[in-house]
Amino acid sequence: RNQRGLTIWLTGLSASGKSTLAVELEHQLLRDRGVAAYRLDGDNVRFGLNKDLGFSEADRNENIRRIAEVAKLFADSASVAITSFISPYQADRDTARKLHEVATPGEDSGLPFVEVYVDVPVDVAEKRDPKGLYKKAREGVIKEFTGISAPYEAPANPEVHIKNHEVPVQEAVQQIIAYLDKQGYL
Ligand code: GGZ
Repeated sequence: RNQRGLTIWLTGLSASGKSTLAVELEHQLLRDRGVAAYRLDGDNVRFGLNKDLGFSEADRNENIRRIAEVAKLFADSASVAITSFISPYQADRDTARKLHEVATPGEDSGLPFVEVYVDVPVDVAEKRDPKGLYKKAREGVIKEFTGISAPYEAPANPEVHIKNHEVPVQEAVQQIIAYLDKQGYL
């Protein structure tokens, strides 16, 4: 296999199912393909490296910038980096992509960046509301909540578009793996 890795960038609303998908994708890559994969998510990034950041637009920009840099390091080490963050701004995702794809002098080539839109309508995410955050957002207890009082810019050109309220998790993961296979990334 390609000696270098790649980044799989999941984007979508809170409660869209990004983390569940990321866990299952990591599992399948490791178990079925013997590919080293590593997940970056709120639990291991927002409580450590990015614990100084909140949810203002500027803080989200910086959150995504740092995550993109870390994902690139994993990808550069031949791992498959799987990120699961809302990453609501197209410009931030485009910057993350460019950071990977544009080869810097002295490197052979850029690294693949696979943008995966984990799409569920906001009313479906709001009905799920596993942590009660949408309710708090509606009550104004949480400010600038994505989909309610802060924007989510849907990807214009994602490599993979998953209608995650319509397919079971195994099938969603299959859609991603099928894309990776088609591109010869695995
Ligand atoms: C959106 C928020 C907010 C606000 C706290 N807006 O469902 P969760 O809980 O576990 O996932 C959400 C997570 C979003 O963090 P990200 O680092 O992915 O966001 S971003 O990419 O936009 O920087 C949610 C919780 O944090 N959360 N406040 N105001 N989500």
